[in-house]
Amino acid sequence: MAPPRAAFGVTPPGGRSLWPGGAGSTAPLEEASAPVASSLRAVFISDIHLGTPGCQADALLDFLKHHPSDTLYLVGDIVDGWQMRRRWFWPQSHNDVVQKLLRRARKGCRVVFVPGNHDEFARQFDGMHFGGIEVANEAVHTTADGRNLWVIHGDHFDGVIQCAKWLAHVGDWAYGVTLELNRHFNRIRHKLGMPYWSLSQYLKHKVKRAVSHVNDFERAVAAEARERGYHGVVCGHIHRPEMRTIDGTLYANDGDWVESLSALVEHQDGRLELVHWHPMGHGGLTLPLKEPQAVPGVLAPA
Ligand SMILES: [Mn+2]
Repeated sequence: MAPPRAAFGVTPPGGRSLWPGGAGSTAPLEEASAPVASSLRAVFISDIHLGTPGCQADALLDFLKHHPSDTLYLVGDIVDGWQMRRRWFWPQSHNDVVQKLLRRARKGCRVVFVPGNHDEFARQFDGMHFGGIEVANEAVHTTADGRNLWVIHGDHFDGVIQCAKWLAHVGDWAYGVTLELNRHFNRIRHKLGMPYWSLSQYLKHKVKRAVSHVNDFERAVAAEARERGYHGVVCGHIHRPEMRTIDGTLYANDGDWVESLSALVEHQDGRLELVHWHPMGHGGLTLPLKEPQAVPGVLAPA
């Protein structure tokens, strides 16, 4: 049973969507003196990748401050265990995020942690509670208007993205090496009088394939949710925020806090909205604005 498209307001990438009170907000403006925003029914965030330099912890802290909720779902890849095994990186702001999440749980927000592949060490704690945070390998969220949403990280669907898993592991390193190799390769080709072999065309071809793989992933996740009898699915993993209906099943991807800086929120009336965080209007934060990446999770770690 598909909810009508109009039931969820999608904020376009690049559009300002600070909530409440930002331009593009669909919520009525609160009085300027109102100290605390009214609570959202649920907030879904994933792919924070704490423990990596790419994690935009300050942006996330600002987002969390402005988006209180009754329930908070942490939809996997919150802490990057893969990276931390390689190199210890843990600045104060990453600590602040953990403290903020624990404090939120203490203050009565229901916090559900659905581990991802980068924090798969937590999967063994399925069903347990830590500091008020529930660990669940998968969850079901029922919206105010009665839709049952399957909440998963999504990495189990990597099979539909051929090679994505090893590519994710090799990540930036392989990309850098590819560029370097191409430079030497073309110098030799030049010496032999051979034409330049275009890396950009090669990558463009890769990008096209990557886009079709993202589509395969989205369709596979939605199909499985439908198979299991859910109205829709909320996931992360591929760092590509999206909300659309696929063959009658809602597919919602809350994005990430490395590049797209996005979250999925449920308003008190059950309306779902994809929120793209922007630093505008928040004094002091001067992070560069980034468009959602065209090729998430294939050339960069997912
Ligand atoms: Mn992941």
